[in-house]
Amino acid sequence: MSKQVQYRSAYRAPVFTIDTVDLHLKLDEQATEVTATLTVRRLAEGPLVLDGEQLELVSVQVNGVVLSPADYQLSERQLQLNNCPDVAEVVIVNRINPSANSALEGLYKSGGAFCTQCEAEGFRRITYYLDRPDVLAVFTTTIEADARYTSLLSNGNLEAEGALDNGRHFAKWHDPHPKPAYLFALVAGDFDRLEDHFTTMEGREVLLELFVDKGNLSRAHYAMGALKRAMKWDEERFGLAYDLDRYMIVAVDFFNMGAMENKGLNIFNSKYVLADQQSATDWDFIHVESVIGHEYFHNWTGNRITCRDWFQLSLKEGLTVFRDQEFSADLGSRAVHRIDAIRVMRSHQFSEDASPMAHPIRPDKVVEMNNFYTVTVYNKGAEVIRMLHTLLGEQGFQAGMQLYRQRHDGQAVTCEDFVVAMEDANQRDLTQFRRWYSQAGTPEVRIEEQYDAERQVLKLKLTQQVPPTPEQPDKEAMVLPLLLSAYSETGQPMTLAHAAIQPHADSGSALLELTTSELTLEIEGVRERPVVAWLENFSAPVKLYRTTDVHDYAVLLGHAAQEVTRWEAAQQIYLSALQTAVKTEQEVTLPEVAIKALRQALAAPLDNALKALIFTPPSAEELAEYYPDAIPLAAIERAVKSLASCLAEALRDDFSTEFTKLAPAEEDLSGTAMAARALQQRCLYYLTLAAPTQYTAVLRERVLTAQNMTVQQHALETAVHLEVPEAKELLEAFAQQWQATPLALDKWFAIQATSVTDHTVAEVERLAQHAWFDLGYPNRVYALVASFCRNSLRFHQADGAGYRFVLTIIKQLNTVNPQVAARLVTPFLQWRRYDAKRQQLLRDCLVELRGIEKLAPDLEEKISHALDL
Ligand code: B3K
Ligand code: ZN
Repeated sequence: MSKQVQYRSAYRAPVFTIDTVDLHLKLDEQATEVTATLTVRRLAEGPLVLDGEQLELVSVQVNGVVLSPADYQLSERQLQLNNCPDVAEVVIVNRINPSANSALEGLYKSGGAFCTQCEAEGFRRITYYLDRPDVLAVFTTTIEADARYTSLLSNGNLEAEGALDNGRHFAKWHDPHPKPAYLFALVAGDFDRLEDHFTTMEGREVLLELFVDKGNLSRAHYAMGALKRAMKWDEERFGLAYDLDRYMIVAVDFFNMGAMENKGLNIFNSKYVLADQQSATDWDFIHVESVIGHEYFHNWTGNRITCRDWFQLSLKEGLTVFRDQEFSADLGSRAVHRIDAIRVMRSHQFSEDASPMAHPIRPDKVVEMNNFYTVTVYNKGAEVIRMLHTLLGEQGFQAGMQLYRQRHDGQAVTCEDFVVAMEDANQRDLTQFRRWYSQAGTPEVRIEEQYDAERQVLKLKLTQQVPPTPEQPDKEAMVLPLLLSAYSETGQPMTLAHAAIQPHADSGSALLELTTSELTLEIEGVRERPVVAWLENFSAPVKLYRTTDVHDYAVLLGHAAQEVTRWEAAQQIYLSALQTAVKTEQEVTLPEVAIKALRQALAAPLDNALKALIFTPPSAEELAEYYPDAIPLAAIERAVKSLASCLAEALRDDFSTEFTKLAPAEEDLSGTAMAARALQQRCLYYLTLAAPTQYTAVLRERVLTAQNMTVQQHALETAVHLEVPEAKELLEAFAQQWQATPLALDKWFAIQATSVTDHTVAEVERLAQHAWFDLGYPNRVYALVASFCRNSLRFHQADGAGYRFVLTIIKQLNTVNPQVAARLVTPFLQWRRYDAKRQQLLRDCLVELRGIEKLAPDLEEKISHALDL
């Protein structure tokens, strides 16, 4: 039976709620027995309909009476009791097979441990339940298992533990906070344990525990430090403190996503916990801190105040991403983190907005909820929260947060409730702003500037338009907060005096709110032609089109007060050179003024991490977003490569000077050292491009002797991507060194999958046959196959070999792990954006997939959107 479409508009409050749940699990690899005692209470007329999938029902009792099969209706996805009293105790016994669970949803085995993943709708694979986020119950959980599973963990506080007969033991947990089933968690395994403590601002002593696979303890310390930093930061910036006596994090290898915020018992992909200097890159450390923060911040935004239904997912995800971004920004370089977020939006979210799966941050219809944990819901959702923050200021925003908490603590609410709290706390009408929740698509903003020197008037014409997206042909104007600054041609700050342009205290820029489809302004008293930096800090998630001379961008690159604006100026210089090269099918040339400004930026006293980003031009994927109709792949490939060579040639001596000057110690993990490494690597990349024979020895030495993964990984990647003759030998050496460390070995797979050479596809096919490749291990599948899918130049190789490779993998994953399969199908969905031959090839793949037996709903939903069914 295929899954039904669910509509947001069809939301109905539940017929019954559940006040308490007493779960008893007898863990067994193949046949775990679950007994669930539910206190149910009627809220409206109708039967009690419990969700349940892939369960073997043993018995049902209501108020002590065993039901016979005639008393209930059992289907593939539901258990219906027609005559349930208004208040009743329902006891259900069922069995599940954790070892056979390769979808990693519900209760499954990860290596030697039992663990769970319940969001969004995984709890129904553990027992029959009202598996929806607006049913909040108090959970008591008893876990019984063989004594070799030394740690038996669940949410809340440990109430009892002890030995049982037959070499088994038990633990009983109680979570006093009512919660939806998606936040339930259970873990049983034999781990190494790291302990620490935190005292909250309210004086609560919290025990912090981190559980990792045996032998990995030394790689867990950084994550523990990050957890304490997150707890402190949330108290200081948001006034939010932890609310239980115990906070546990368990790292597991087999996990579909990054991590999960289960109440008091987070379960993490080990990728976001385990990190030491030898095996993790600087970016890995930064991501560990950000994901640890993200899951911790969910304790308030997600757990204490949760979602009424899954269409409201961005209520917790957009807000929590915003919070984790602010955490990283407050602790590290604000500009560097912001640029990272901007790049995610431009390369991934814009492309989702342009695809058949485009959806608003609050979707209107869903078949498989797992398909909606998207860059739109998460990252565009965070941009929407950021715009509110820009419009209301930090103070107003925090006032809104406080009101939201006062009103809704302990409830399951909607995005609308959040917006109303922001409105009420600030006495501000956000009616039009709400369109960000309902309209999909990336708004396009066009700006024309005309300076009249004689009258000293600057004329501005701004227009906005949101392109049509599936089921939304007509769009209305959005509220677009545009941050901007103006400079003279010599880089002196200028003020544009106009009632519509207000100073913006938090950022130091000025704020223009564009709320209509068209706006014209005449600004008087402008003594000279201003160079305007528009959309500073990417203050709205839009595509901006304007014709600006390279000289103006050179001014901004050299003088803008804000670091993000300097980076953006460099990006615009690159973008315009790339677009010209694509159009003319010529090599990229950078005008002298651009080279000069870039050279000065490299030598300027700027943060080294920022400089590294200034010398990272837009990727092929980002460039592709500027070609809405047919993406000129071959021309893009040529242009991107040619820009890199052009920079390498023009700034060779400058890169060499910087490269020699920077000497971060390998064991130094400070922000300054990380920044120095980032810039040094960029230089090394360009230097190798310009003079491969000269720099191969440097790469070789780094791969073979570095004691720091950032250095080692980058050197290997450069050697492989630039095809130096020793690349094979270095790959071999790296593999030898790291074969027993899965997370490091993932890097080895990813480096090969992202290279753009004539033999990339053949290599990737060979790697999929390698003994180290495992379809059941999502991190490895992402490292090889998802990395390859993002390698648009090789995925879309003209002969279709890239498509066929990924198709074969997806077919196998359809039964092994549909969630992972559905992620990999994404690049096929955009088939309409390529030339006729590729369109045919991509479409054939989708049609072939649609025809396979027992197609998972995850894939079916995406494919039918793409084929317009
Ligand atoms: N809330 C989880 C994601 C669950 C994904 C379910 N397929 C992680 C997070 O966003 O924090
Ligand atoms: Zn989240």
